Amino acid sequence: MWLHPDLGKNLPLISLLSAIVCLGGCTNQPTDDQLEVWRKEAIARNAQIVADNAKKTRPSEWNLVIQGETATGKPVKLDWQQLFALANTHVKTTDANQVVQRERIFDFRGIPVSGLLKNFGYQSNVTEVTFVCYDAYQVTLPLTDLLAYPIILALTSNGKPIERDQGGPTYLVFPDTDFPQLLQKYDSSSWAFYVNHVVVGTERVKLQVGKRELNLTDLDKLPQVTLTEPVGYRVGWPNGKIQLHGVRMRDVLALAGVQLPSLGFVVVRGKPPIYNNPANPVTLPAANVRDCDIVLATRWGEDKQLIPARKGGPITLAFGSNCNLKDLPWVTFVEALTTKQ
Ligand SMILES: Nc1nc2c(c(=O)[nH]1)N[C@H]1C(S)=C(S)[C@@H](COP(=O)(O)O)O[C@H]1N2
Ligand SMILES: [Mo]
Repeated sequence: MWLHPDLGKNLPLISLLSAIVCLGGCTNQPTDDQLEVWRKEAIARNAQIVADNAKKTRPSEWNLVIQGETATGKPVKLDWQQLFALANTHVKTTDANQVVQRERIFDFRGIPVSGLLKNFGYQSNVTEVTFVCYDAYQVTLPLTDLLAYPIILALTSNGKPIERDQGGPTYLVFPDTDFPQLLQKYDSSSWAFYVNHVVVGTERVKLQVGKRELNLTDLDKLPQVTLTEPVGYRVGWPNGKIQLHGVRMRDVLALAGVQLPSLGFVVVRGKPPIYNNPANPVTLPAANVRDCDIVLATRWGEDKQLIPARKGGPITLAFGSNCNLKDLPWVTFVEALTTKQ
């Protein structure tokens, strides 16, 4: 659902191109409606980031959570002081996001992701790690590269905390200058800004609904639905219609004994902090929850694979075409539902 501003800027061009390219009847391109949704979402996100910048969350209030298929499987939240103590690695490199000073070498100091993986461990089936950012952007990297290269979560650049508009307080930095082969694999889109969560592999399904905590077995007992829709966020999914399988939100609320308020809302909380701004929560009108297919998806595709972290899993919010909710985001990493009058 996050959209890179580049796409927003190039929107007329992209619509034009897809119009031309699709004269032959292709279905693989996002529709103008879809692009419009993405554009609106991008504008809303950017406005949010600007608002948050204005508030200037101080680095000292910043947290990083390590979670997923770690040795214990229990999320661990590190505060700024703890992060600083782990930031023992210097990487001197050009910065993929410096378009003006392309050649300039910065001295980044940060936490080696390999060190986090050694400290917190990973299950033997883990092949990748997903970095989830404040603004719901996410980047997934293979475990092998994270173990092979000093890829760091940088906290300082040339001895100073990294500004928000430079990717701070926690900026995923690649040692491009020492390992130029990385330039072939990872471009600036992999340099994640304001990373809040390191998800090792994929988390287990765990959904807080009212006072109940539901797992995959609970959800699998409910009536199953399949939507075939273009996914409402971009990262991790191909364009075009995708099969998403899951359960209706109204059934989930009923299972947990949470009554749907007749005129109120369901508030959806997802992992990325931008979804959880108390001043601007993601709310779904109860009427829609009752009448259309608002789905919590846990599987996708013909073979019903579990949705991995790289696709915003294990639970993502999805709207059926019978929902008129175009301006609302499809929330990634859904963690909790509450209701509000
Ligand atoms: N948290 C976060 N990190 C991000 C992005 C983003 O939108 N959010 N954009 C990525 C992309 S696509 C690029 S090219 C660079 C620069 O993004 P910018 O042009 O929006 O500054 O940051 C990368 N890291
Ligand atoms: Mo980008």
